[in-house]
Amino acid sequence: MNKNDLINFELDIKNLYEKTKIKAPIHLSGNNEEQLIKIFKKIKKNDWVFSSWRSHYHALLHGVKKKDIKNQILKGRSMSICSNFPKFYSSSIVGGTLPIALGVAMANKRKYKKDKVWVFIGDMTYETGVFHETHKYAIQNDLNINFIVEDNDMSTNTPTSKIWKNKTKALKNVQKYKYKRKFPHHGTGSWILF
Ligand SMILES: Cc1ncc(C[n+]2csc(CCOP(=O)(O)OP(=O)(O)O)c2C)c(N)n1
Ligand SMILES: [Mg+2]
Repeated sequence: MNKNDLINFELDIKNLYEKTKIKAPIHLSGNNEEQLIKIFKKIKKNDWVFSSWRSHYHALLHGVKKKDIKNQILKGRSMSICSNFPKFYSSSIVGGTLPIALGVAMANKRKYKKDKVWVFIGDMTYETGVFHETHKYAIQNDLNINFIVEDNDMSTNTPTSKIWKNKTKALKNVQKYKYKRKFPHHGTGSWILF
């Protein structure tokens, strides 16, 4: 999957949504292709990847089949794309994946498994209590889990830095990258009537 493959996938979904072929919300990714391609070079096939409502790029880069992702989106499951192998789980609940990812990392430790857990969260999700509890527990128990914060400085339509005044210092096992949103929080920017 290169940058153009990712962009073209989202444009295809945008087109299908605007033609009312997808009868459920979609959250498109964009402008973060290069950052994600670099991060996914470190993610192994056997690792677990947890994502959010904006999951298409993560699923594609982790190796979930393009056709499978598209089918799930057409069935209205854009916000909850999942796969058994490669191991991929996403949820539309802010912070919803964090305790699940933590449990998987704990299970891996107990079973002496080397597979890593990667959790992609938005900059607002990063500000929530559930993130901080999850992170604290992960560090205290020396779990093999990495958090990637995708910082578009937007909490749906609210500037995160203005509202949350986030001054959190660098945390262990947390990597942050910045990007400017290409699409609105959800949908494509066009008014769709089903
Ligand atoms: C528990 C819960 N509360 C509220 C929402 C509504 N909601 C969806 S996305 C979002 C903001 C998320 O912002 P961020 O974590 O920065 O992710 P981004 O969409 O910018 O990638 C909110 C409040 C939700 N989905 N789940
Ligand atoms: Mg955000």
